[in-house]
Amino acid sequence: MITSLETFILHVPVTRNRIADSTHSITHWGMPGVKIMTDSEHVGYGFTGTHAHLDSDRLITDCISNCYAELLIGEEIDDPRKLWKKLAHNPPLQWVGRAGITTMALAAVDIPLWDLKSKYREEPLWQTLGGVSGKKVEAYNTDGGWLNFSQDMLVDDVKRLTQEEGYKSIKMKVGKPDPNEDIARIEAVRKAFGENVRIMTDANGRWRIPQNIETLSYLKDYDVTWIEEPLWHDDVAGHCRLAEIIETPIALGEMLYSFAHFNEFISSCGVKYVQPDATRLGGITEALDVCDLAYEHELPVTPHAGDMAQTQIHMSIAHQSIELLEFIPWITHCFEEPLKINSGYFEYPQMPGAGTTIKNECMQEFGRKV
Ligand code: 0YR
Ligand code: MG
Repeated sequence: MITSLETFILHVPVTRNRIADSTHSITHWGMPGVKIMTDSEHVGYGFTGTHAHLDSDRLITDCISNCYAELLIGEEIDDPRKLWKKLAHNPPLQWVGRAGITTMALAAVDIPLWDLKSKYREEPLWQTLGGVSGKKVEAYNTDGGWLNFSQDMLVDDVKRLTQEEGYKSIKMKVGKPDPNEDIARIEAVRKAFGENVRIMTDANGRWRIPQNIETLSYLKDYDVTWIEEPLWHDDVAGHCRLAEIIETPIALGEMLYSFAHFNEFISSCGVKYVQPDATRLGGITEALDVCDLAYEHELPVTPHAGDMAQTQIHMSIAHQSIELLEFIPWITHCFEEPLKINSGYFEYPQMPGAGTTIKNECMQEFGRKV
């Protein structure tokens, strides 16, 4: 039975002090989250992912402690989906927000419920979700050659990731002010590594039709697996038009904060690679619903790693639509059982729970006042 909740905010430094994509420049990854205490020895941990702005992080932890906590005290944790419905179908909260702060807070609360359920069952979450050993989940690495790094650094990073660390797939950012620079960077990676590396590209919502159509059309010449978030996040019609014009498949989902929003994109054919983020769209519970929807439409799911894959590895092992999952190493050192990647594939977590148990020393070192 749930007895109390305690929120936290961690700000963990990113690689090399600062990274940038086409729309954001950040120094820390933010983890507003919550510990859920029970009348057993088990404690559940969950968090969402932000760009570490303390004031907006506090809106999320306030939402948890002021609005969700009282709905959970006294509840049993055997059925996270039942509790998810109690939290999500909540008229006062739906009035003030059906996406954003309320759903990120919901994610941060849903994940510890799954964490607790698996801890009670003494098994890793992928088993609780029906996963079996043997399936391979590939990791692709996004932590190379951010847009604030030079083309030489990009090539060096891809070399380290593929030749030293064993990744077969990497994602690089695009959306430089000068489109020729984007093409030159993609060409440099393709030339340096030939067909041995799978390249994904990510414009983080930067581009517009028709201004950037030429750059978008070039991507096919470099055998780019997907272009992620080519247009602004809410532009369903624009993505549909684009999908008809360019050959490179479209990936998106990290900025869609509800099942309904995914349903719009999927049913209107504006997306090929579906990228739910369980830390941003209402937790494991709602992300699983999106995975099922994608499966019905025969679309591959490649989750966006707002949790740096730490929790979503469990969902990825368990769900038949997922074979590829994003990885960024920023927060891995914070967990009792850090994720491990071997020759470009995730190892299976072994500890009971959702992989979210945070080390005390990380709470101390990176914790900010809620
Ligand atoms: C930095 N992954 C992403 C980072 C990353 C963002 O803004 O949050 O680039 O989450 O788009 O696919
Ligand atoms: Mg992205």
